[in-house]
Amino acid sequence: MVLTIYGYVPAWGLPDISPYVTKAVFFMKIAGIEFKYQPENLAELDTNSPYGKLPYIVDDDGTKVGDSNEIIRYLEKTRNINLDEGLSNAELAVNLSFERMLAEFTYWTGVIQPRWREDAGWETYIPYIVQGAEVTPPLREALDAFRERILSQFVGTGMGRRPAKTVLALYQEDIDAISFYLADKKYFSGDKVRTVDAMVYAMLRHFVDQPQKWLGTGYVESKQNLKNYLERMRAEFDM
Ligand SMILES: N[C@@H](CCC(=O)N[C@@H](CS)C(=O)NCC(=O)O)C(=O)O
Repeated sequence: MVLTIYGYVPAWGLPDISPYVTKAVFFMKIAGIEFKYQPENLAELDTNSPYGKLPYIVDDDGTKVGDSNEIIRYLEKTRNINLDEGLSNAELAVNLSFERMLAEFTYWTGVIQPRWREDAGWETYIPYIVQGAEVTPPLREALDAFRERILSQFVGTGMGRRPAKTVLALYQEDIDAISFYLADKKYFSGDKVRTVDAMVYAMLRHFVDQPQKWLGTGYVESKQNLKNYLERMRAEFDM
C-alpha cells in the first residue's frame, strides 16, 4: 500500500481545486515521495478528515495526518527529507511569513473571492467541482450548502465583508510583495528549491489557471519574473 492523499477533484491541469492539496502534492513531487491521490467523499469530510478540511493523508501504516503543513512536517520526519537544509533562521522566518501570508490571507482574496463569493465565478466553478456530471436539484442544493459553509468562513475572517475593490487591492499588494521578494532569484528563497516553493508555486498556479474571471485576473501574469518562475518550476518538476 502506498501513502494516499485525499483531495476534492483535479482541474485545469492542476492536481486539485484546493491550493493546499496542490501544495502537498507539489511538495511530494519535489521531494520524490510516492503517493496515490483519492477524491474525498464530501458527505464524510467532517468525520474522515482530522480537521474537517482537505488535504489529509493516510500513510501506508494507517497513520492519518491533516493540514498541509502538518503533512509536510510528518513526511520530513518519516522520510528523512529536509529541503530547507542550510537556510539561516532569518531565511526560514521570511519563508514562513510568505507561506502564512499566502495560506491565511491571499487565499481569501485570490481564491475565495473569485470562486465562491462572486455569483458568476461560482457558476463557472460548479461544472469543475462535479466534473461534468448532471447537476440535479439535490446536488445543486448540496453544492450551494457547501458554498454557504465557505462563505460563512469568508465573512468570519472579515474579508468577505470588504467591497470587491478593497479585496482586489489587498490581493495586488500580496502579489507585488511576492514579485519583489522573488526578484531575479531562480527559486523563491534563492538558487535551490525549498519547502516554501511548494506553496508559492501552488498558489500562483491557482491564481493564474483558475477559469473564473475577476478583477484580479491577469495580475500575476503582468509580472515577468513571476511568469518566468512559473515556467521554470513547471519545466523542472513537470507539474
Ligand atoms: N490549513 C489547512 C487549510 C486547508 C483548507 O482550508 N482547505 C479547504 C479547501 S481549499 C477546505 O477543505 N475547506 C473546507 C471547509 O473549510 O469546510 C491546510 O494547510 O491544509
